Amino acid sequence: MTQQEHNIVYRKIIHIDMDAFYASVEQRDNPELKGKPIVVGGPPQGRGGVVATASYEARKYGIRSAMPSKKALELCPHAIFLYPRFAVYKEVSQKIREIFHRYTDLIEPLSLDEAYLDVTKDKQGIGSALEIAKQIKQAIKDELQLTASAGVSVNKFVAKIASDLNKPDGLAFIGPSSIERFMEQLPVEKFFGVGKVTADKMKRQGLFTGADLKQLEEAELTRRFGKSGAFYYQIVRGIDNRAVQPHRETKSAGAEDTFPYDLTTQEEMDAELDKIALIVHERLKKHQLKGRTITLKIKYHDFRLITRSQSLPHAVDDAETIAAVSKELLAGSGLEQVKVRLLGITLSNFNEPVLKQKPGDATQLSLFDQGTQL
Ligand code: DCP
Ligand code: MG
Repeated sequence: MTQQEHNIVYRKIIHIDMDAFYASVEQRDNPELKGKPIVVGGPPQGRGGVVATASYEARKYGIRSAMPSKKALELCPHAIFLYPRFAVYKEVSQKIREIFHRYTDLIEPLSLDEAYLDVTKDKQGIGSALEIAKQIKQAIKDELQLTASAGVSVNKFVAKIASDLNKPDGLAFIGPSSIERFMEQLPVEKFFGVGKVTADKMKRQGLFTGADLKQLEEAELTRRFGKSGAFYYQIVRGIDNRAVQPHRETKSAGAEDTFPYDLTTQEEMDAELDKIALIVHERLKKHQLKGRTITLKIKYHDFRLITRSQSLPHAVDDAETIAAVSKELLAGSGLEQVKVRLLGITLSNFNEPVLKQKPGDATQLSLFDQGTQL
C-alpha cells in the first residue's frame, strides 16, 4: 500500500517515558535505596493510601501503581515506603523537557515523565529519529542519572506502544515496513482507547489480536463498536494521523463513582469523597495541574443530578483540600432524607492567577494555606 492510497501522514515520532519515575528519582537521590523494593505513595498504615509507583525490584512482588499501599505491604513486607516529593519530580521533568527542546519544539507532554516528540524536522538536522532517541536517552543518563525508554515510529500510537516494549532503559523502532505485522500480533487490550470492558467484549466475539480485527470491514467494526470502530479500522492498519500537539490544554480533571447501593449517611458519603479525591489528586499530579475550582456532582436515587462549585484563592491539587471542600459542598446541599447513587469531583480553572476575589470565595483560608501532601 502506498502513503497516498491510504492518505497516511508519515511523521518521525518519538515517545519517551521515564522508568519507574518517582521511585528512580528516590533511588538516585538516596543510594542506599538502590536495588531495593521501593514504594512511593501513601502510607500503608491507615486508610486510603495508594501506590503512586514502585521500583522494578518491588514490581517483582506484584506491586503496581494505584494499588492500595496496604496490599503492597502484604505482597512485600520488607518494601520501603516513601512519600512522594512532587517538587523534585517536577524539577526533573523540567530538565527532561529542556533536553527534548535541543531537538524539537514540537513536544506534547502527557504527564511529568512522558511525552511525544515530533522530530520530522529536528533543530540539529540529524535526520534520524532513532539517533535522536539514542542521544536523548544518553543525555538523560549523563545529566540526570536516570533512565528513560523510547519508542520510535511514524505515528503516535505505534511510538507509544514501542516505548513500552523493552522497558526499562529500552529503545524500540518500528518502521513503516514492519507496522502492519506489528499491529497484527498486538493483543486487543493494547489498542488505544480499548478499555477492559471493550477488550472483554472483543474477546467474547473471538477478537483477540489486531489480525482478528483486521478481518472485519469498517462498517462491521462500526456496527459492533460504534464510532470507535472506524478508529480501530485505521489503527489496525497502522494509520494514526494525530499530530503532536504542543499546546494541548486540559480544561478539567475529575473522577466519579456510582455505588452498588444508595448512600444515606453523611459518613458513608464523606468516606467515598475521600477516595474520589485521591483519584482526582493522582490525575492532577500526572498532568502537572492544579485547579482553583472544585465541583461536586451528586446524583440521587431518582436520577436527579445537581452540581455545586466552590472556587479557592489558590490553585490546589492535594487530596485533603479537595476532599474537605467537596465535603463542605456536600453538607451544604441539603442531605436530609436523601439517597445518593453517584458522587463525583472535578477540578477546573487550572493554574490561573487570581485577579479578583468574589466575596464568599475561599472559606477557611488557613486550612488551605498549609500545603498538604498525599
Ligand atoms: N503515577 C501515579 N499514579 C498512577 C500512575 C502513575 O502517581 N496511578 C505517577 C508515578 C509514576 C509516574 O506517575 O512514577 C509515571 O507513571 P508511569 O505510568 O510512567 O509509571 P512509572 O514511570 O513509574 O513506571 P514505568 O517504568 O512503567 O513507566
Ligand atoms: Mg514512566
